[in-house]
Amino acid sequence: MKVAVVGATGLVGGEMLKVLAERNFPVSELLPVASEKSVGQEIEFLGKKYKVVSMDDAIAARPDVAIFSAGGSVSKEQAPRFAEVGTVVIDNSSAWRMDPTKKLVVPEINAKELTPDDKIIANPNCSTIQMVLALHKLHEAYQIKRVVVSTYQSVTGTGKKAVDQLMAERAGNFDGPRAYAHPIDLNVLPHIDVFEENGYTKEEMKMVNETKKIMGDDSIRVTATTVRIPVMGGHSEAVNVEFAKDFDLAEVRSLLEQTDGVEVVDDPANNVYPMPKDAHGKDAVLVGRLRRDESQPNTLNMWVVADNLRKGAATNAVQIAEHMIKLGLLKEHTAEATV
Ligand code: 2RA
Repeated sequence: MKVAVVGATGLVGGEMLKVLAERNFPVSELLPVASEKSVGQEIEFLGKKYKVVSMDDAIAARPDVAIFSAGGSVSKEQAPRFAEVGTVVIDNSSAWRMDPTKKLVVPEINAKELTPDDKIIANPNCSTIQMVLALHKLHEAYQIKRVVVSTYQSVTGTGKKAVDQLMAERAGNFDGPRAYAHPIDLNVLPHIDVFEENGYTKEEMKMVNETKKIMGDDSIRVTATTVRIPVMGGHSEAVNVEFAKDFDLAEVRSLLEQTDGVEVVDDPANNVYPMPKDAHGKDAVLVGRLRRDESQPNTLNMWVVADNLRKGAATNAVQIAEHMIKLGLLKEHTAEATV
């Protein structure tokens, strides 16, 4: 299959290439795409060198699938141009997520909604993906009424510039361009993405709105506080969930153990619980610290950790493409045949 990776030189783009290779995605031709200043630069994929191409050259080559991680404004402008030549676009930005004509997909939850009409498919926000994956089977069993979530998010979610800021601050020689308004090393920023009029950040509202759309249930109430911490391996979340029905803690554990993509890591007596350093480089969403909220009925507390660049971005996007192949919605020469 002819595969374009748009934003191939970024942190998520690099992870996408890694995931495509690891999962033996059927790549017959790779088109790494990046901004004009990176065109001509070489990247390596499965031991071969590929030259970064421009957006226009990639569209002219009519890839079967284009996996985008190049930011919202690039996606808004360029994804429809790929779709017009018949390319299936899987987009990791927020540009299409809440568009009612576009699907927002976590394959383990709602891949079945995909149809041949879906040409631009949205990949959810990283912090949402890991939370809904831990929640969806519990919702089926006990019906979620309300979720209160606080996140502890890795600097890798911001991109290379933020990783550089953290590392330079740590080395005591930071004088480069800032990714954040404040120092990040030895600090915590209750600020991810821009502030909206209601006082919440865009990241917080993504968790509220995307959760309802992916779970297909507008009645789920969600409130979020999203926080950046000086960590690299993945995002962590303290999730408090109130259900309509009462639950048995052993059954909750067993439902989570049966959830595809989830790994229960929960043996506090032996200091075993999910941590970003253990989630790093893995696709699984790690769930632990399972306990009743003793302050009110039918309420559970849990701690959810995942590598935000893997299941939170690249792996989920590649899994969407894999599901589309399985459902017969993505085939070799899909683009050529459409034009
Ligand atoms: C972050 N959610 O961690 C973003 C990345 N998509 O900032």
